[in-house]
Amino acid sequence: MGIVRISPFIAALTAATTVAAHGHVSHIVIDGLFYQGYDPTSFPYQANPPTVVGWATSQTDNGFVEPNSFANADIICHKSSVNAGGHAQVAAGSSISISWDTWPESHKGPMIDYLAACDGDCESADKAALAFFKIDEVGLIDDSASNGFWGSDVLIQNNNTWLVQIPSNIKAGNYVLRHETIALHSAGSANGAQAYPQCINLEVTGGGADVPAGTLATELYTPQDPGILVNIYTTGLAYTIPGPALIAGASSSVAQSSSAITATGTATVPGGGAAAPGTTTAAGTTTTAAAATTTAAAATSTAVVSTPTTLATSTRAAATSPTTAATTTTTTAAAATTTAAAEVGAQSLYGQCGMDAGKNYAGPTACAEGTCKSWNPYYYQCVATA
Ligand SMILES: *[C@@H]1O[C@H](CO)[C@@H](O)[C@H](O)[C@H]1NC(C)=O
Ligand SMILES: [Cu+2]
Repeated sequence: MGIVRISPFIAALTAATTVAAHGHVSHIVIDGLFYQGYDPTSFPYQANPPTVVGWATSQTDNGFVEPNSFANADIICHKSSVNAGGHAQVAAGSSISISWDTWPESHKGPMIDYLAACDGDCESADKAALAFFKIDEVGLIDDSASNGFWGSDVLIQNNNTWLVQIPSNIKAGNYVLRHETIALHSAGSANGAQAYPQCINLEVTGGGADVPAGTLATELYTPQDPGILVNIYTTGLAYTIPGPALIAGASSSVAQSSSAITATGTATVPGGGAAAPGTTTAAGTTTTAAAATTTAAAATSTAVVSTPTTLATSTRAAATSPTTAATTTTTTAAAATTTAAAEVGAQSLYGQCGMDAGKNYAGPTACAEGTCKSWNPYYYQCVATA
C-alpha cells in the first residue's frame, strides 16, 4: 500500500475533465504518406464526409468508454463505431506514426496497440468477431516524477504522436489496428478509468507466417483489473498494463519520433482505387516545412489505382509522383533538423534526451534541468537529479 502523494493538483486534475480537452487520432503517417483519420467532431455533421482509414464513431465530444461498458461493443473501436471505408498499406516491420489532435497532460495512462485480422476486407468485417492481439504497450515509466511519467506523457512529448511497429513476423493480410490510451486520473474510483480506443484499417504486406491468437475486445478488460481500478496518486506504484500479453515478436515500444510527411496518401477502398468523395484531390503542392525538428508537410497527391493486384505499386508510385516537391522539402527538413539540433542543446525536465536515444530521435541531447536517464535503448529522459 502506497503513501498518498501530496498533490495540490489533484482537485484541478479531477476537474480537468472538460470534453474540450480530449482528443482523437487526426491522422497517421506511413513511410512519409499522410492519411487522414476520422474526425468525430466534424464528420458526423457532414453530408458527405471523406472516406478515410479511421473508423467512424458517434463520439462527437471526443469522449471515452467507461469501465462499466468494457463488455459492450463500444470498447471495440469506440462508441457506435462503424468500419472505416478505406485502408492504408504498410509493410510488416515498418512503423506507423499515429497523431492525436491533442491530449491533456492530466490524463495519464498507458498507450496500447492491438491488431485484429479481418476475415476478408476490414471495411466489411464484423467488429464483434475481431480478435485483438497486443503489439505494443507502455505504462508507467517513472514513478518518481510527480504523479508518474506515463506512456501518455511520451505521446504528449512526441507532439501527440505515437510510433508503433507492425511486427515483422505476422502474416500479410488485412488488419484493424486498435490504438488506445486509458486515462487513469480518476481511476482510483470504481468506473473512473477512461478508455479511448481508436481504430484504423491496415493492409499489411510482406510479413511472416504467424497468425497470433487474439481476444475479443469485449473481453480485453474488466472494471476491476489492477490496471483499470488504480489510484495513480501514490508512491511506489507498480502498474500492471491491462489486457493480454504482447505477442511473440512484438517490442513493447519503439523509439518515439515524428515522421516526416512527404505526400498525402488516400485511403484505398476494397477492390482497389482511391477513395473518391470528399477527399482532397489537389494536385498542387503546399510546401510548409515545420520550424521544429522532424516534421515537414509537403506535396499533396492522390493515389489513383485501377486493379487490386497493382495496389501496392500504384499507390506508392502515385504517392511519390511529385518528386521535385518532395525532394525540395526533404532538403528543407534536413536543414531544419540540423539547425534545431545545433541550437537546442538542452532539454527541459521530463523531456526526451540522449545521443543514442533512438535512431530517429533528433531532438536535444542534453538536459537543461536534471539528468539524462536511459529507460530503454530507445528512450532517454531528463529526470530530476536526486
Ligand atoms: C506537430 O503536429 C502538428 C499537427 O499534427 C504538426 O502540424 C506539426 O508540424 C508537428 N510539429 C512537429 C515539430 O513535428
Ligand atoms: Cu477527461
